[in-house]
Amino acid sequence: MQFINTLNQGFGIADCLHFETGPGGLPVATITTAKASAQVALQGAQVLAWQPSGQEPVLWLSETAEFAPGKPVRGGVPVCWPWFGPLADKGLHGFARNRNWSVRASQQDADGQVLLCLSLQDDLQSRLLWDHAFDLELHITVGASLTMTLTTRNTDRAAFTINQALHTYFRVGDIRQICVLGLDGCTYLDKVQAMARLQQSGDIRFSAETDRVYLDTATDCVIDDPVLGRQIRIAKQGSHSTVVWNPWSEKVMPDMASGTYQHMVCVETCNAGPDAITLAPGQQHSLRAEISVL
Ligand code: TA6
Repeated sequence: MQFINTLNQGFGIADCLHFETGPGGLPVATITTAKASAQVALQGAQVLAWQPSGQEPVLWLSETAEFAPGKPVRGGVPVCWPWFGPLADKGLHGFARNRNWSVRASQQDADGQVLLCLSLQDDLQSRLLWDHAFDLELHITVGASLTMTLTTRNTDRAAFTINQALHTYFRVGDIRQICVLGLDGCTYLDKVQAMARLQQSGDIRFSAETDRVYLDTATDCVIDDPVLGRQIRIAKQGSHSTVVWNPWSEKVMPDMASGTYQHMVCVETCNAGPDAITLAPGQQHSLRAEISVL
């Protein structure tokens, strides 16, 4: 409890940002502004919820998500870093999403948006997995849009290379009726077809498991959802790949109830696959996603 008290004394903001012990005993930040509300788990710096005023929740969070120390939570915006996908026997999507991040700063700006900065540095545990010194920051801005900027600084004496993703789960009315715009003509690697290299024709529609890494694309994507009657725009900077994923009905996951695949889609802001980032000592790179409801 002391830890939570210390966080609130140091970084709480009256009436709009406070810290509390959430499910599984994990510390979470709850953000409430005139324009939106949000919840962020300090484990993994994971945005769990974001709901603009007058809108349905924009992020999807599994109703059977497991909240436990060191375990990724199914939904919201997992931070995949410093690798994306599997890496030998070191687990999927890197270790950043399983670690406790620190609160580095918080403020409310003149427009009433709440800014929360979380950070993670290397330690003995991380070096056993990935032997580099780093400083990682996630700047989260909560308002009528949700902006997340993941900044990697190389604090080592040697260069290192990363893949990374803001692995965003979006809530949709019915996966069979939505489409994703913005990737027409792009080349993608199809993980459902042994990483076959294919070209997107038109908007993306869903009728089976879909798991694609779109390459060399810096464009905005839009999720068109006729059931919820909205469009969600994902604008990005510092990212040249986009992953689109829906597990469909066959993929059984303990933290994803049967049938709930129908109400989610991942459109992920990435540097994945061949789109890797190499940083020399002292260099930094930022990956940014801005989500808004049109
Ligand atoms: O981004 C798509 C993906 O790589 C899928 O292949 C699937 O593994 C998904 O991520 C979920 O990964 P997770 O480790 O969160 O279960």
